[in-house]
Amino acid sequence: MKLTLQLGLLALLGTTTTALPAQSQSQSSASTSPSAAPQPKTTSPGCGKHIPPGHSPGDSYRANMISDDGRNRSYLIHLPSNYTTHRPAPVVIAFHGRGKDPEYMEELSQFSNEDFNPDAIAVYPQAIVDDYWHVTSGPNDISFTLQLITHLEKNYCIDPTRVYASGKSNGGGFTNDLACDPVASTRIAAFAPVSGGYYQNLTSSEDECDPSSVEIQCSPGRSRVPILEFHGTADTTIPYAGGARHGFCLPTVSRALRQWADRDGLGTSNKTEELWGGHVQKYEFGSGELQGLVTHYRIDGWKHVWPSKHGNYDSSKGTYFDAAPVIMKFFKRWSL
Ligand SMILES: *[C@@H]1O[C@H](CO)[C@@H](O)[C@H](O)[C@H]1NC(C)=O
Ligand SMILES: *[C@@H]1O[C@H](CO)[C@@H](O)[C@H](O)[C@H]1NC(C)=O
Ligand SMILES: *[C@@H]1O[C@H](CO)[C@@H](O)[C@H](O)[C@H]1NC(C)=O
Ligand SMILES: *[C@H]1O[C@H](CO)[C@@H](O)[C@H](O)[C@H]1NC(C)=O
Repeated sequence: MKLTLQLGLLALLGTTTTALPAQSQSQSSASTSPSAAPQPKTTSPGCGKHIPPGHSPGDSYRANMISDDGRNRSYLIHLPSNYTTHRPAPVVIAFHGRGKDPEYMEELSQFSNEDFNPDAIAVYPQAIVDDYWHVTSGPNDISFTLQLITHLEKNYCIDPTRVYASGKSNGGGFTNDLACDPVASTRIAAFAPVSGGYYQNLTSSEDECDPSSVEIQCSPGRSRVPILEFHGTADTTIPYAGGARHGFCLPTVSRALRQWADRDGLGTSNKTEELWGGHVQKYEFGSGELQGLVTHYRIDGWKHVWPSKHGNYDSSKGTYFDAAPVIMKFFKRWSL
């Protein structure tokens, strides 16, 4: 009975390109059944390569790569203290907000803190040209991100099925842009935008910004994209209720999330959990193994600030929880 179930699961895995709960994946790769379909590669060409001289596991250091457009791009990388050149590690790429830098993002996100992230390599790229992430003009940062992933795969021992993206503000909006991109959404397993700006163009049929109905442009290359979003109701930079900004239109945050749920085939109703006396509402879309494939934390009275129990670079005042461990737990559930 157990065997039949597992084979059934394998058949399912072989024909789907959607996000899978990470546990089912390891179950299938443990199987030696000759009928098993080829599994995605879980090691990278960088396995066996030495880390750059002068650096050791546990270190954070700046490194560079030349992108296809000839630009010298910089990123900060943190290796877990138990990184080895023969065990493929997951990777979390974290995008800073406008005008910020990788060191700021490392401190803000706490992805290099091993209490929160004991096993993933954390990578903090540097935006260029006014220090923000470009999608429609200037450096093509989506293309840069894809090249960065390939570069990391070549130089470090990583698991290409467990590369994740997160970011704050403009970096959160960019994380969402990666999730909406036909190619990036097939290279990155899950996405966690924080206080992101999900800017939309007005279409010819829309004459002004209506946050509750603006058309949301999004063309992911897979049918089930895992999304975890955090947003404060007192955010005055990227308001929860959306609105016109910088010549674009921001949808309401809840609508942006419902659209993700709908696009992911989960419907638009959610399971709501009241946390910390109802000051934090956790909305999970999806059911069964897919429960929470799209998850949103709405934080009462919280501003444009990365959620953290203690004060951080964004704010001297803390809130109910740290985002980093919640994000890492979410990422652990999903792989390509
Ligand atoms: C890229 O920039 C870094 C830091 O500024 C520098 O050390 C490196 O030599 C540059 N690489 C190339 C190929 O110019
Ligand atoms: C949005 O408008 C900009 C110009 O402001 C354009 O470059 C871009 O392609 C448009 N995006 C979409 C998805 O239509
Ligand atoms: C989740 O469902 C509750 C109850 O119907 C609703 O009030 C809330 O707005 C929903 N959340 C989102 C993000 O749609
Ligand atoms: C090191 O490696 C494993 C992955 O096998 C991880 O789960 C573990 O928590 C790691 N980190 C530390 C600090 O022990």
